[in-house]
Amino acid sequence: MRRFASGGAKRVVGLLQKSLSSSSFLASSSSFSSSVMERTPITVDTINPKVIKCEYAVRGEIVTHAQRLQQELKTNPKSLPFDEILYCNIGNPQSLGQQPITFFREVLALCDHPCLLEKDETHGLFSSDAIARAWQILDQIPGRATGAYSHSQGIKGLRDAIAEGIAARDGFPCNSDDIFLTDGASPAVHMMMQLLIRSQKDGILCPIPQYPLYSASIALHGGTLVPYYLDEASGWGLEVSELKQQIENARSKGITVRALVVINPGNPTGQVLAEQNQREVVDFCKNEGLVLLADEVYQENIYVDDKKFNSFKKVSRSMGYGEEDIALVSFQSVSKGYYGECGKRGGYMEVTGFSASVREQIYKVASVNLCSNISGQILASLVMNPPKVGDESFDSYSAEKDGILSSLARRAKMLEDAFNCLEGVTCNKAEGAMYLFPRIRLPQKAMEAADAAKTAPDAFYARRLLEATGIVVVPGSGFGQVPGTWHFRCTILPQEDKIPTVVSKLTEFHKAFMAEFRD
Ligand code: DCS
Repeated sequence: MRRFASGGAKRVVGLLQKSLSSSSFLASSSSFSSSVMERTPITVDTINPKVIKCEYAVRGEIVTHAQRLQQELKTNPKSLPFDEILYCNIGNPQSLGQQPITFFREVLALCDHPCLLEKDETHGLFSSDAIARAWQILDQIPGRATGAYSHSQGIKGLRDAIAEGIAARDGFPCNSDDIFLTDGASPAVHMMMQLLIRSQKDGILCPIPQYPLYSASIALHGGTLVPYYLDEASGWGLEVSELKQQIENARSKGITVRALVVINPGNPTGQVLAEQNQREVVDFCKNEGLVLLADEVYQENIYVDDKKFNSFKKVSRSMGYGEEDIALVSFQSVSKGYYGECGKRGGYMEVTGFSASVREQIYKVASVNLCSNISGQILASLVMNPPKVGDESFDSYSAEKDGILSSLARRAKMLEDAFNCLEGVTCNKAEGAMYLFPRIRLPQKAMEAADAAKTAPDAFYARRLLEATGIVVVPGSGFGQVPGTWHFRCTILPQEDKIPTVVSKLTEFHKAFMAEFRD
């Protein structure tokens, strides 16, 4: 056993004393025995209240009800007025039949089972560039083993590939040391909230409506969500005047606003920000000293010709701002885009504009989780560095990608048009992302019925829709909305041949609902 020299031993004892005196260690055996004697039972009243406060409607009450109905359909298929549950509540493309990109899966399969690379048949079954890529990736993985832990920030060679992809996308350099690979974007968002929120006095500016990961994560970390409202009338526009008003309002209540969340393209709202608007946002963050948390997971999901994705990093660098001017975190995920590999849990955050000592702390937190899963890491490198012109897979890869994205664009349009034909419903265009967020104006009698059922009007509508058609949507209240307005979120993900059925079921239900509750 290695022995410490006496100076080293003293240092270790000092360190131990320091950590023992901190709150995470019990101070003495007597306090231990008294706390055991108190025996606080574990109930919802005694667990961490932050857990109780946290809500996540994308998998909330309506979805639980849908799962019950699905079970009922299994045991008694004729008991309900529909024969299947259609999950339009969650952006989970492959669960509704979207096929994975062949090249990505070939590389993953070869990396996970490298002895395939030694077999002759493999060359007939897999494309040559998938084989080459798998070799290249395996060479970057210590021990060539996808079953081994990696560096806590992610495998260096994969981060290099991602950094190259980002640089090619933006036209500005990217350093692979700025990349932290994560199990999807969600843990990355949690990590940043954990870093930024010290107490309830710390606020995070979030869009309303927002994707409830943000409200949930802020609640879990004990901070305050400072809302800024997107303007539905201008296609969910982001007004800097609104940001200014809300930050002043929060400050007047003693809140220290630390960061601004922007989801671009938007979830649940589907808008794609114009570059000029992004510039204003960057200037706002720079002037107010806010970290810009840019959720860019839908960067490949753009369906209109007049809009294009610009990363906030590209926009801020093109304004001449460097690391010293603005702290910026960009989140990306393998769950979205045309790849939709939600279950593989891959993603990354690109962290720029923080000091080396803060970065070390981020690294430390990442290291507590050891590393993100390796298949997710490999996929993140593939989505940021897909086949190029001249590669054997390029044509089939491009056809698969274009097929998925053009179909999503058509589905978005068909559903948008259908919603806009319904009495009392208006629906902004989905310029990007995977959702429509129609506004519903309900008759007074429906509002009263919701009240009697002790539920929000949009939740009442969503429940009735589910019970009549099997279609699962998420009530707008799960995302936040201007008080007194009601919405629901519906994904554009059912397969294209199913959309006409979805439209006719929705239309029929809506007509019957309005007839039942007409004032
Ligand atoms: N950010 C946004 C804007 C999202 O929409 C999602 C997932 C995430 C981050 C996190 O995804 P991953 O952890 O899988 O990378 N979207 C959810 C949604 O609204 N429906 O499905 C999941």
